[in-house]
Amino acid sequence: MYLICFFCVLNEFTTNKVIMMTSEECYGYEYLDEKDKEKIDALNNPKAVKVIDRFLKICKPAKVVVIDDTQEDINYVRQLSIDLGEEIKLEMPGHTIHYDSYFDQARDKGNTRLLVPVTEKEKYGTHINTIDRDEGLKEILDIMDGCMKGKLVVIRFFCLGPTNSRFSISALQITDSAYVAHSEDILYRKGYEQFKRLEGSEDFFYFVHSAGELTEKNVTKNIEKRRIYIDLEENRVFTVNNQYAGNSLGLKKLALRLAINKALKENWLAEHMFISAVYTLDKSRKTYFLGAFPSACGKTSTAMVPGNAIIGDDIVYMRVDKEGIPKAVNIESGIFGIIKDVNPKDDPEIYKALTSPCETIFSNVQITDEKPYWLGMGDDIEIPEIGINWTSSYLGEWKTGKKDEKGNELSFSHPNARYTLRIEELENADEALHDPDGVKVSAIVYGGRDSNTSVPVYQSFNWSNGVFVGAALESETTSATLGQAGVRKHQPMANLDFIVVPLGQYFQSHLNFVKEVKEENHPLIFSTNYFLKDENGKYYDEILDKKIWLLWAEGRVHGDYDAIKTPIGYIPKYEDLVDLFKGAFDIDYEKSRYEAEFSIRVGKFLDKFDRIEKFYANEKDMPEEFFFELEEQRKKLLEAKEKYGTDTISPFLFS
Ligand code: OXD
Ligand code: MN
Repeated sequence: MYLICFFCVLNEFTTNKVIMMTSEECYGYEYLDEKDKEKIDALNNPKAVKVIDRFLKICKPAKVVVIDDTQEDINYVRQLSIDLGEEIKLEMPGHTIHYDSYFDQARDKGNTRLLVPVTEKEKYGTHINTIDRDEGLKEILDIMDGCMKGKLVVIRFFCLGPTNSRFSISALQITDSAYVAHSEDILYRKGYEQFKRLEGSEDFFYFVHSAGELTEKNVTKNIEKRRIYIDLEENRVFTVNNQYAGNSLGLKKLALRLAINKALKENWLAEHMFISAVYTLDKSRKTYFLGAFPSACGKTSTAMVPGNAIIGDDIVYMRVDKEGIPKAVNIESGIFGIIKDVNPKDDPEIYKALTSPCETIFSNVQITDEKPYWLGMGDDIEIPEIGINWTSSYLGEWKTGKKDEKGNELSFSHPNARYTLRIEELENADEALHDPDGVKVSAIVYGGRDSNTSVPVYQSFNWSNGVFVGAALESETTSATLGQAGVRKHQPMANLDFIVVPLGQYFQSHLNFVKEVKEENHPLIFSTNYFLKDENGKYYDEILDKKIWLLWAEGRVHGDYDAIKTPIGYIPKYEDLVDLFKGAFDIDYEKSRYEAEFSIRVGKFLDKFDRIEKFYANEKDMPEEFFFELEEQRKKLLEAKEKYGTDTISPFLFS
């Protein structure tokens, strides 16, 4: 057999020249057996062949396996992760534990960069981490040269969004981590057959990941060479020397970045949002909500509020359908959730799933006698003093009280430790989970971690004001990214970490989104804040009170409640909240609490708007609507302050 293959072109450094190869030289031939070659041939996709060939040759693994959608192949990956020691079986059937390096416990924002031609750098403003494309490609391809030596590489195909849908995006993953390939199997829909439906099109994303050299404990050794480089020009991401899923899994936050760029060009939205069905207390009605919350601000638990149903907890694609109705799908089919504070009281559905036999990967928790232990799992659970945990690959056996090099006490389970499971394992999975048409979006919630400014819930005046509310979202930092926790940061649409297009254009795409939507179908936009504290630093809200704020918002969608107009938006009336607290929890919601948490703190809001103005000061092409809303809100706040003669305006004064 001596076919000519025209698809193998030289890389970026050699330009234009097309070299011809025999089929034997293609696909990094020496790595693939006949069966796997056939699987790739069957895709009929020249670009996929070219990509696989090129990156196997660069990364030089020992062996490669191609996984299709069959159960046999999928089981193989699951077992491989255990055989290679990337996951260890736990006592409960289906449960495994995976550890990331002590230094790789969260997303690495500093080393995640967008490759942009040097001439275009300025248009990306000051908040997007960029590197010159040529320089970045050279750097990462050098690191990737031989990075998979001695390793078995898994090639997989996935579909972002339900298969066979106008939302579907195909993705090719090349990784030397069986844990990554296994996690993606839990979190995403199979995509080998979907890839065939591309009929040779180049319109797919691809991801090359290498955990790099591993220590004898199976964690990444060369953390200082951890790099995550996003290349919009080729719809691809290279990620090396990491294992933590937020850094390593192509389909998760790496694909979100590529999708944001694609969405901007094609007039739809790719967002860092959950989808859930909010039910009325009598279960007579359900309404689909999307919600954007920065990491570790109650996003998954909002999506999981008891009594509601979940479609997804992290990423959505939103499009307007032919009838002018905004629809959304979860691009994932699983949850990579923070395990801290998952307990029978605060997160009953997830707790039930995590303590039942089903395919679940725990990561970075403590394991003792093959059982997992995590922070906030419940007061009645005694945490054993010894075991292994997220520190063990660096500091050896775990013993309570262990300290780091600086003398700080370490926690037995990392605050950003996670679980990975399929949404279908949850009793509250919504029936529309895989609906290729998506669900109608009736409301969007933006929520941050804010101890002293905003009220627990308010409704924005209209779509454009709501886009401003999303753009103005701030949050105190948490443990989901590396760096200091507790610092107030700006978090537009909770998506800043993933936005790879100029911010002004991104907001404009939100403003434009409803152009084809009749006014009555515009989703209502709400703001929530579960983290408001009293003067003694105590939270006003219990963890599950978010159910009430959602119920009120759901009622607003259907015109069930009147509301109080304030300078920032509409807030609930006291009587309606009394009924909701009584109906949902049999609790008397006190007037004094309502007055304290729903007062409008004029000075604090004005401070916030000053911070926002500064944040966007150097951004190009910000929509005019943004500054109009900013000025309007300021004006209304100052007028109210003047009218009522106080800086903290009681909600009763407005009514
Ligand atoms: C996540 C994150 O893991 O946003 O979802 O960090
Ligand atoms: Mn997320």
